[in-house]
Amino acid sequence: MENGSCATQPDEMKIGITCYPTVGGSGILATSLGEELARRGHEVHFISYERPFRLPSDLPRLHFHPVSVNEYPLFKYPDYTLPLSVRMAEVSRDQGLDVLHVHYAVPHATAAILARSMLPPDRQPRVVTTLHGTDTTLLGCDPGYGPAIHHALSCSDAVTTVSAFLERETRRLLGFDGPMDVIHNFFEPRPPRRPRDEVRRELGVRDETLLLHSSNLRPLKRIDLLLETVSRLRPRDAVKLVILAGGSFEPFTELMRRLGLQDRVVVREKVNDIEDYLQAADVGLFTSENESFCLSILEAMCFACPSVARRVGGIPEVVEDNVSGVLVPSDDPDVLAAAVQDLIGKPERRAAMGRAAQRRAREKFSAEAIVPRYEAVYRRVCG
Ligand code: GMT
Repeated sequence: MENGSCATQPDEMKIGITCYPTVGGSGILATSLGEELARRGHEVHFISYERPFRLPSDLPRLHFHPVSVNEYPLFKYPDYTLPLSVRMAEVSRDQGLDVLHVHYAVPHATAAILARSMLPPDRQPRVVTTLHGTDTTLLGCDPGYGPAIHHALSCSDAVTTVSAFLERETRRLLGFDGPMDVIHNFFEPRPPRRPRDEVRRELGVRDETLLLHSSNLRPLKRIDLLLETVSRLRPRDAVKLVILAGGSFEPFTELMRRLGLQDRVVVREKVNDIEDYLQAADVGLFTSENESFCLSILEAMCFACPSVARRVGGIPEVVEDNVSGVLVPSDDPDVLAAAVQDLIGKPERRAAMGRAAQRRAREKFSAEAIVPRYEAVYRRVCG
């Protein structure tokens, strides 16, 4: 651990949080964490290029500090790391931050380490870095990023990962052998804004089973496999799939048409009130080739919606196979479809699984279970 001091060490701390503010699991988690910390009496300062989209504007002790990035024609590639680090240093100094908690290593951890070293030793915040997934599994393997990520982790006062799987991968891929805390994600659903029936009507769903998929549609999410799987379900008109898309669905429209799924798939892009759709769904379907956790599965579990997912990455830490969901050790659409078909055909099994999923979400992955673990890390690094 490097020099520095935690100005305040009472129960309430001053915490800076940096995350990606747009739709995406790491940003959603960081935003909820900030909100929960503020509710528990801490002062929380978000530092990012945009206000996180789910950040409430009316909660006391919750602040947002924008980072402005100028575009200089001199630079071929715009730089965010330096203006971010300068803003982090300013906010740390002006607000007397105890901790800078950065979500997703690139470039946030590097910026935090730089920000800390810009301040005099007695004004330096502790740096906590939370790894979310592709910062290790994708960028960690890139020789242009790996050494910088490793350096930022080594200089952090604490490193956390969102699953035991990701901790193992961080050791394996980055060769990082420092301490890491595994702190699973949590989700605190907001009350839906519209009744379930109204949302199902909006989606054109009557008696059909409503499948739900929610992701940023990156190649790793295997949207092709998702559509192939749905195309094998019978009878076709007994199911509909709603996709809550954090990216453009356009690249998949041709495949959707080819599979004859135009009237079976409804896409909603950049949805803010996800709870409306989560409560309306019957079964989640997730075909990613890798996930360190898969927050989307947890979001569905909170609404007693069990998921069928591939048995990859940290997903088995979230879902117990055949108890709170179904895990499929295959990327064969026929095998995935058989698992979905089974749940469609057995509503009682599905309901029991939904209840188990909701119970597990409350017991293991609620704010009450998880936020104190982050508070303990903050206290430890300030201790
Ligand atoms: O999966 C993505 O493309 C988004 C990414 C992110 O940074 O928002 O998600 C990662 O973090 C989430 C929150 O911790 C996890 O639930 C996702 O599993 C993880 N994605 C991957 O590991 C691919």
